[in-house]
Amino acid sequence: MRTQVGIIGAGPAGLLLSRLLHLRGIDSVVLENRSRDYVEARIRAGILEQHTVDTLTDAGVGDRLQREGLEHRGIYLQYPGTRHKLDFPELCGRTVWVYGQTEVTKDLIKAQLDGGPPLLFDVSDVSVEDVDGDSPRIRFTGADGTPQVLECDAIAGTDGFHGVSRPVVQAGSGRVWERTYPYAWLGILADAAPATDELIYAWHPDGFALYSMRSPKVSRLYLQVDPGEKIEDWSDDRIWENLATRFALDGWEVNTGTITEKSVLPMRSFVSAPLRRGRLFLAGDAAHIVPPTGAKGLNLAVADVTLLASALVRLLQEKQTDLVDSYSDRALARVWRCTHFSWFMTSMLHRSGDDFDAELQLSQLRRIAQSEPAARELAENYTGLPLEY
Ligand code: RFL
Ligand code: PHB
Repeated sequence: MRTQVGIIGAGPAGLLLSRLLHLRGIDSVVLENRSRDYVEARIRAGILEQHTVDTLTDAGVGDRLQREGLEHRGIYLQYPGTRHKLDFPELCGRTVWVYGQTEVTKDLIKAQLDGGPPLLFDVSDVSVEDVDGDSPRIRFTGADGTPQVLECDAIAGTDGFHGVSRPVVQAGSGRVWERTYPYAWLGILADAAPATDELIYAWHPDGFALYSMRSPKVSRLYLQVDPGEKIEDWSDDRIWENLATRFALDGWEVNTGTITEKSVLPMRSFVSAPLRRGRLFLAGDAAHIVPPTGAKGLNLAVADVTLLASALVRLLQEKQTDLVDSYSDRALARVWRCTHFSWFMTSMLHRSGDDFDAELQLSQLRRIAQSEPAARELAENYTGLPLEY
């Protein structure tokens, strides 16, 4: 088999890259080691920046997003006694959208299977070779157990945090930066109408809580818990009680309902550089992880592949190397900005440390509530900075 761009991983990064290349006349093959059902059911992000919405729409996969996505004009920051709304259009002229990553993935897979480039699920033993030359290749075992070789002009490593691509880039030369946080999130999905018009990010002495949603009938809620916490120890009643305590506000209540999904998620910041070795390029979670408090992971993946698609088109159609040569630096500038913002939101809102730390956090929250420039800084970062940051 031969293609121009071999893409490892059918998460949002790999699928969107394949789509963007296809629209500009470059062919690709996407290899995914999980099943279609598994990939489509993986519950993750929920917030899309305007830039992400525009990119998906321009790529012809925004119809359902335009119909079913919920435009959000702000967020609430809560701390005891106060629930303060940040009005995004007023502060920075932009908004964000609630539309689940599961839905983005389903829309991209549908477009791909409907006349798009090949997308192979259930492959195994994926490895890359000769990335330092002009004709790298990917070896893998197909779903039917047959060993295969895919000859490529370039390879995109969009295989997430646990993929095979990053170690190959790092073996060339590179470095990583990492921070693990001393807390985790317990996330639930519930058949309950959201009791709030906007997401609520709540600081509470017992720990952070986030009120999000997926639709007018489905709520997505998170609680800060210890990283070693066992999900079995969290009965539905215990979860609802903790949510009621942490979101408590006079005259207002969390809407409860049947919990349909429960999981504990670790919190980590991670950046790997460079994003390139020869003809192998990293994008999305394969290269960086942010804690979810800033809602940036999926948006960063989309920004990476938007830059990478243009760079690969220029390399393969115009035979110019300028954009692939600058890809890593340009993408990393934005990655570090989002890494800082995600760290900032995480550090401001989660309980850890002592009472001194708590007073600093509360002081920062009050500052954002009282100062327009402080609120604008948050709003600009949350709604998304320009692609070439
Ligand atoms: P993915 O989605 O992990 O996709 C990688 C794909 O590669 C496959 N794969 C392989 N395929 C072939 N061969 C191999 N050897 C392979 N190894 C792995 C995997 O099966 C998978 O299909 O990475 P991608 O595409 O870079 O996308 C990144 C996003 O998924 C991630 O950043 C976001 O989900 C992060 N995130 C959020 N981002 C936001 O922008 N807004 C949010 O509100 C938000 N909330 C979240 C989040 C992530 C969360 N979790 C679970 C980590 C909330 C949560 C709870
Ligand atoms: C979500 O809806 O899953 C979500 C929303 C905002 C975040 C993180 C996750 O900051």
